[in-house]
Amino acid sequence: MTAKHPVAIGMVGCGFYAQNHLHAWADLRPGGALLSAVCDRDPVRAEAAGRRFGVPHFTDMGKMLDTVKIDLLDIATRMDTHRELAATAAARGVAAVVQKPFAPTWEDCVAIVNKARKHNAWLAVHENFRFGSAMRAVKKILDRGTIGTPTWARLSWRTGFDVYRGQPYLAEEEKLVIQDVGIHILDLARFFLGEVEHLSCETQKRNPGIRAEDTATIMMRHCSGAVSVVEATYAARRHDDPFPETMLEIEGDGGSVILRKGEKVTVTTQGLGFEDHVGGPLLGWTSRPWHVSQEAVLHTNRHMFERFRDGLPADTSGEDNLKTYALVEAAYESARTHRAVRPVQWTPEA
Ligand code: NAD
Ligand code: 89V
Repeated sequence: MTAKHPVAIGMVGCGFYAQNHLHAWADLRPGGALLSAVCDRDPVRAEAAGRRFGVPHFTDMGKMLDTVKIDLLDIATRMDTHRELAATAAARGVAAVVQKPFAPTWEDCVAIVNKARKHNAWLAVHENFRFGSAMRAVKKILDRGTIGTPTWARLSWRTGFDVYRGQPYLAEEEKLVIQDVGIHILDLARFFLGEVEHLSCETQKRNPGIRAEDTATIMMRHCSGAVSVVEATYAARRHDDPFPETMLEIEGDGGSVILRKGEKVTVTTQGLGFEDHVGGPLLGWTSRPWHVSQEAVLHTNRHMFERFRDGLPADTSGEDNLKTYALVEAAYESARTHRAVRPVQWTPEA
């Protein structure tokens, strides 16, 4: 058995959410994922991350790449910088994982993928909801055929949690709930029920203090014939707020899977119901309620590291994430026109 070679990781962006990436890389170090440098254009954040995780810090990604040997860049800046940073990485032949949203527009996303293909650079999107323990458990139940063929699903992400405190920029976005969190739930719908033939979407802006839509209700017909309802809101007012968990109801011709708050699952098969807890453990650096999201980061980073190391594409490769992003675009078009929309299909450049 040949020893697997270590991979030098470079972190770009050391802001709010990147702290979870950094802790996850620290946990993965014994396995060969070697955080080797950090970069943030804010020198205070760069220095703090470098000091905390014991690696050199930079304020310019190019300078970091000129100075430290990096095999895989983990880009956790916001989407307006993803195209430029991913293009720089590809042109240098450096692999990159880009946080969601891939980019502000479909055209930007396609340009990033085409640039990586041109330079034969490994490219993935850090779309972590599908990597969370509860979602992996539900996927295993479906893949085992426990409920037969999935025919209907409701994927619900409804919260009143103050997301704007940690991510104040969300209040100013011109496109909000579908682009920021709907993108996760649409990816889950693909993950569980496969590709989408067409969808319809209605949006609402229920919070007068923000710029864009904070509520979306999307109905999708999948190519399998299944129908799903994807819901997302930051404007819920509920006592038992499940933030940041996704609630699931998936029905098949042989049963159902229901995922409720607290990562509790009820599986019904052959007329019998079984209950279980399918969440992951609290890690040394995680804290409620973000722990569900944070453990998903650890699993996502491990997936990216192992797939890159082994020369394999990530499940959420750049090309795969275009299929999720196409659903985001279709949802906004449907909300504008109040008509059903078929998602755009990306074809590789000749
Ligand atoms: P943030 O603004 O707190 O952090 C971004 C950091 O990137 C800042 O410190 C900024 O200085 C730095 N930066 C910007 N341009 C740079 C450049 N060219 N080079 C180096 N550093 C640069 O933002 P955030 O809330 O941490 O969000 C970052 C990304 O993570 C967003 O795309 C967001 O959607 C995503 N996010 C994902 C999840 C999830 O995966 N579940 C959760 C929250 C946020
Ligand atoms: O998970 C995310 O992408 C964050 C959210 C506020 C939805 O938790 O932006």
